[in-house]
Amino acid sequence: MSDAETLFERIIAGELPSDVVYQDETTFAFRDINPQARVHVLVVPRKRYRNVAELADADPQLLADVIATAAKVAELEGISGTGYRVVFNTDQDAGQTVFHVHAHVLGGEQLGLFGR
Ligand code: DGP
Repeated sequence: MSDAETLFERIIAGELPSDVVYQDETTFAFRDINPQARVHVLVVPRKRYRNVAELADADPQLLADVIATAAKVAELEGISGTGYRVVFNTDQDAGQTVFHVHAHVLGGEQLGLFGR
């Protein structure tokens, strides 16, 4: 993991504004600045890992916490009954731009197929 701070640490610390949906001891959830669906929330662990593979290796319980928070967000947003998608973009080919692992929670409408 690079030591370079990402903007998500600053958002978690409250140094940059965000629209917070949910937070607890280990995770933080806020609306994506560039929503790709009616509901688009990012869930991050407070502790930084570069991507989901590093998180899974280093701290599986924290990965479970991130997934549990994604499900909680879906409940809070009223989309747990209709369905939603949880996505971890991982490195270059997936278009990851912020290297503090984050789950995208997408829903609130019929989602298209993904791929290219
Ligand atoms: P990814 O491509 O998976 O690394 O997604 C990064 C997401 O972060 C992207 O969907 C846009 C979002 N994002 C980037 N900068 C900000 C910001 O300053 N605030 C918020 N709320 N979201 C941001």
